[in-house]
Amino acid sequence: MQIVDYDQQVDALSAKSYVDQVFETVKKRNPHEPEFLQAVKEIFDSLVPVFEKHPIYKQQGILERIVEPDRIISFRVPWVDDSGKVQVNRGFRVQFSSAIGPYKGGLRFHPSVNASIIKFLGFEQIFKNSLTGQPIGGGKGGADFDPKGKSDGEIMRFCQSFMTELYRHIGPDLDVPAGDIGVGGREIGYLFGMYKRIRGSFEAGVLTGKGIGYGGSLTRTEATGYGTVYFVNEMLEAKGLTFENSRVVVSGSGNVSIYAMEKAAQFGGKVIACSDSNGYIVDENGINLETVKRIKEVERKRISEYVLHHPEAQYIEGCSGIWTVPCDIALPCATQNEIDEAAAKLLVTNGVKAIGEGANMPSTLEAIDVFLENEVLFGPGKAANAGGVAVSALEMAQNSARLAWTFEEVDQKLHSIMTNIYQTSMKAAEEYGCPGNLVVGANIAGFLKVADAMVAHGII
Ligand code: NDP
Ligand code: 2IT
Repeated sequence: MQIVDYDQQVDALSAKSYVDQVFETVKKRNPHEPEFLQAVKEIFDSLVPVFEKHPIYKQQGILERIVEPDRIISFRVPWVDDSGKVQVNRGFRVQFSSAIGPYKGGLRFHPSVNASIIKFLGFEQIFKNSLTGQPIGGGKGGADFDPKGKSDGEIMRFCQSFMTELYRHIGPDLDVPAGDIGVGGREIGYLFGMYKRIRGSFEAGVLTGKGIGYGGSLTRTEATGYGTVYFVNEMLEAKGLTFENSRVVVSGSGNVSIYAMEKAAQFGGKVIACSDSNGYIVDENGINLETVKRIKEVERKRISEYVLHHPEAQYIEGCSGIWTVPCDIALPCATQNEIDEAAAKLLVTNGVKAIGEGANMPSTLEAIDVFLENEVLFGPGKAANAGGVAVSALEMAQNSARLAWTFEEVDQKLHSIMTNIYQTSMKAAEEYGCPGNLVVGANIAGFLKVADAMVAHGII
């Protein structure tokens, strides 16, 4: 049986006005969710050529259905701080799409977390996960909890309380959370411990990003940052360029940023600036990564401490100023909307050649337009940062098979997944009339697989 008949007649309503019409409904239904609407707008605009070519997706209501999460769970997270005071945070899990596999996506602990942010992240995750070529659906979660300045005991009690509610919604074949901003190996450990205790069984595949000693995968810590650089390297090579002797600026100094800096330096780039939410450092000798790792991963201190160890470096207050530093390659690896139109223009004026989004949606829609109009190589987050979730899916595979691959094996698989995402996105961009445009290519390639699965499953 032919499930998708691509020869269906084109409807009277043009693809563009149909997509716009659905977007208007989304706007009405989610009026106070700017980040979610921004993510939806970018994807919808990219999909117009798909609806022109395949009216079946309109007939099947794919757009109307894909933009409405399967379910949104919101819950109270009470915990007791070190002074004995009761604190209450709000927890979320958005289970967006299980069309091609169990819900999969990270947990973010940050005071800015709200429904809009979790929904934008969950929506992006559907297409990113599809692009990896692995069988994983889209989801995201988190809490408006601020881990900064909290003791280990407070972090543990918060994670335990969070899992006391979350556990009933997740499972190795149902929904598999992992880390994101504010959630790393320490938090995953506490979350896993509580899940194991409540369930009374060792279900390794329920979370990814676990410690290596209890079911974690080698290379997961490095995966997102390394993957972003592998992806950017593909973009550069296609134009006869390399990282060799380039000036690289990487925002953030967390998990993604640190390993993007490490791989960029291994590829011969000179990483000269990185940041945290307070400010940024510039070290024209090249950032010393051992110092950054010690400050951020071990001591959990501010990036300003760097200049105490390297007096020749400069610390400048205010994180957005990092984009004033002239560079060849910019890797935004901190948070959403960190590059606005003005920052994008400045980067272009200063001669930037390539942007690789390690973070999720770090460039505003206006900033993306500036990069594309000026022919800057642009790797959008859902393609460029897919290495993290890709290795998470490899962690799930190892858990199911009850074995553990070496660092080199996982790194090799990561590298070929990133190459494949680049090629698939370039091919889709070409096929749908936007050659070289990786925003359109990644959105379309990610969408098609999910849409075909939705058609196959009927109207659900
Ligand atoms: P971390 O918590 O490890 O690090 C986040 C970094 O970004 C910190 O340096 C932090 O500074 C900075 N930052 C966070 N929020 C803001 C803000 N509002 N303004 C300025 N700087 C900020 O998180 P990750 O490295 O894991 O995540 C970074 C980005 O990458 C996020 O967009 C995330 O969604 C995305 N991502 C992460 C993946 C992963 O595997 N971890 C996979 C794919 C994407 P400070 O310490 O001062 O808060
Ligand atoms: O945004 C992301 O892709 C992540 N935070 C990683 C998700 C995962 O499940 O590893």
